[in-house]
Amino acid sequence: MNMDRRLLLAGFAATLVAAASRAASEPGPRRIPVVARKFVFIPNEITVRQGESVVLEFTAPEVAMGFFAPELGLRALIVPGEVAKVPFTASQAGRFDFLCDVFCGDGHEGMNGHLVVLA
Ligand SMILES: [Cu+2]
Repeated sequence: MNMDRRLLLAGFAATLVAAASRAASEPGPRRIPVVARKFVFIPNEITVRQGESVVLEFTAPEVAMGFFAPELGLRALIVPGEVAKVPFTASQAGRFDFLCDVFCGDGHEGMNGHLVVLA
């Protein structure tokens, strides 16, 4: 094998390695874990960028909870022991309310938060 050919192969191998590491680090939709417990969402303010695709991943360690963001048309039932995944791509900038829409106890009415979409 002459030198030129060896260099060519080395360059090809380097390209493959670069492509592989790019694929490994390529982010899918950002995952945002949110815990719903009596009587708060943690975090209760979620910030995303306009156009960004995210997956809200809700868990409820205590009792069944709801996630409802009426202006965004998003809703999920959050059952203990499961992860409720809500894929979401923010098309519009703004500040959007969300709340728990499953009665979960005496503090239920105050259980809410905001989803902030930055332009
Ligand atoms: Cu509730």
